[in-house]
Amino acid sequence: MAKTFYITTPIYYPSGKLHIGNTYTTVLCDALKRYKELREFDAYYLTGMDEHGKKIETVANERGIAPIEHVNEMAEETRALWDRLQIKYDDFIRTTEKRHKTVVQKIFEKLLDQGDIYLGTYKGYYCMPCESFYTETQLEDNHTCPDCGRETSQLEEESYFFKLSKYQKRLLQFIEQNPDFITPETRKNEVIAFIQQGLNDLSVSRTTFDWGIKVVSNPKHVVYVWIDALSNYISALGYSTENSQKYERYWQGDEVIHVVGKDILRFHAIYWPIMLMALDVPITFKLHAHGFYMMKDGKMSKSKGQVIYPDIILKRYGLDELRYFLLRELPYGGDGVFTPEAFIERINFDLANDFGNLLNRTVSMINKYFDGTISTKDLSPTPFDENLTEMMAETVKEYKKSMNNLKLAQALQDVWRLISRSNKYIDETTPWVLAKDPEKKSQLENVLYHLAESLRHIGILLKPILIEATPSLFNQLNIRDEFTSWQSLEFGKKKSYSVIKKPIPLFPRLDVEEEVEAIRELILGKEDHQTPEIIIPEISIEDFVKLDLRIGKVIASEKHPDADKLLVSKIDIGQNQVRQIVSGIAKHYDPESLVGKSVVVVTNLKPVKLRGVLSEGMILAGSNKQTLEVLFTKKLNPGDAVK
Ligand code: ME8
Repeated sequence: MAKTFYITTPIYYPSGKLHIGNTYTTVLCDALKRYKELREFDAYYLTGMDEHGKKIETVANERGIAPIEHVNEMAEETRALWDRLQIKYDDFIRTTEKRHKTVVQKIFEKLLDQGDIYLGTYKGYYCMPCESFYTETQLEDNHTCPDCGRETSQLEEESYFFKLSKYQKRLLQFIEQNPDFITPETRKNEVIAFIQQGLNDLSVSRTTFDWGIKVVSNPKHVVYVWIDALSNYISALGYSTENSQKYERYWQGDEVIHVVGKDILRFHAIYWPIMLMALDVPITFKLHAHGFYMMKDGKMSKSKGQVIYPDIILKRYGLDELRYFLLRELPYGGDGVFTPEAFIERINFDLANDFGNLLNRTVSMINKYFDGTISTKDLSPTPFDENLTEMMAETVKEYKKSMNNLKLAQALQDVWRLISRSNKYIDETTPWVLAKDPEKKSQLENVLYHLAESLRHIGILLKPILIEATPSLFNQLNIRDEFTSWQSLEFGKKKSYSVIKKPIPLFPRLDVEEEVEAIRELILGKEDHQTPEIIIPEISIEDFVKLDLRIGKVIASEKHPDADKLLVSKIDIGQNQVRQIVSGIAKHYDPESLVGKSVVVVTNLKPVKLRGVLSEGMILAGSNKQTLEVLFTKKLNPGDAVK
């Protein structure tokens, strides 16, 4: 019987539209589910919505509608988004569903009955956006939240408490005995350090609002939203109900993985296993906490309204482009930055140039030299052939290791090594030279056969990730399903190829400048910014002094011949040097008005061509949504240093 694999995303708050960050986790789980299916596991994928809590009640109130109306709308919107992104989830749990509520109520009563939950008084501080409670000592200055930095409110109320402290030792032991329970390692260490500081009992009910699951034995209390939310991972499987086959099959099955962001590590690595221990439910899951896609002012957040939405990328570029970028760009264990430049470069270099061209060239050559059909030639392999076939086997091994360890960016790098190797193989074997000599016909066919087999390998390994390009690759090479299975990953398995007449490009190449600008306008909603809204790391004074900032005097300026937004200026930067600088200020300044003015210039920027015109520096300007102002100076002379 097939091994089971159960994978979950966090259930997201319907406090705002889902963004690239939530999409990342959801796509990551989708790719892992597809990978396990490729490996013939019985894979089950759960996602959903975390619909209770003060925050959701407040958002609904602000909209002037009932919370249930708000969450119904959001759940529908979210499912539709996942459908557009072709997420292969098997179940979508909503915490307002009866099947979930009854399980949460049972869990709460059981813990209450056995004394793990008790009634007390809660005194402390609450951060609504984080749905978290803090003691005074945990707060930052001005009583702000230690996690998000926003204001907290003081609370004193009757509350139920969960005896986390009672399980502290057992949890530490469990983590020690199961070294791969939490990955990456750094996250595990954070958790251990946190537990070692000592766990306080956790307030697990509220009486100040009622948008939540009522405590059956004391209905003026609603269950704390995290106890409610975490239970979804088993309530969705029918835990403690008559209909518990899925719980037995998947929770108690071979592999269970909760994928979460680093922001909710503690809830999943501490509260959840302790809840399970108290319930006497086996802790079968492994926890993977990934890093964050960042924005300029820190993390992307629905409540701060500082976000990139997936639909815009999906519409303009396509699903595989979005999936590839998200999975490739976030390093294992670290954070990533979503910048328009990086996005377009990944499409152009990785997808269009390296991968797309390999297919294109191979299909074209099979048509050109063999009228579309080739088959294996049992020639004794050349060192190039050997090297390529070894690389195929090696790539499968490495890829498998990376995927099994949830290192998707690494797995993609593994596949791209084979893609590069295959492109290099074309340069080494020079098919166009072989084609000139009729006696080398079988050698030529052998080369193309190796390329087709390599592309078949690449296609299979990319199936979980590029869900539109890989079927196209298989069609273009006319590869039937039996040769797209994991089992068929072996050089020589498919003996012959009949390819389509004209290759269809997998990924069109994009105009970098045009698209970077388009993304800025579309996604970031910022037209005039020279730099994208990204996180700016702290630098040292040594970094700063690397900038050569000087006063320059504009001696001529004119419109760029090909771009409405750009001006091309000649600037005297002292010491008899004149620089040509292209700047995005044409909407705000007439070229003539700049002549004679003194500006601040970055003089040691690497020269670039902007829309075909050389730019040898940068003029500094400040900007906001409404306007842009070049920084002019009055008394200084060309060449004077700016420090
Ligand atoms: O925390 N980069 O829901 P949530 C990468 N309801 N991933 C990101 C991200 C970013 N910038 N921003 C968000 C909740 N995420 C709770 C979960 S589970 C029992 C309850 C992803 O809507 C990441 O997976 O705030 C993060 O953990 C999750 O969205 C938070 O989603």
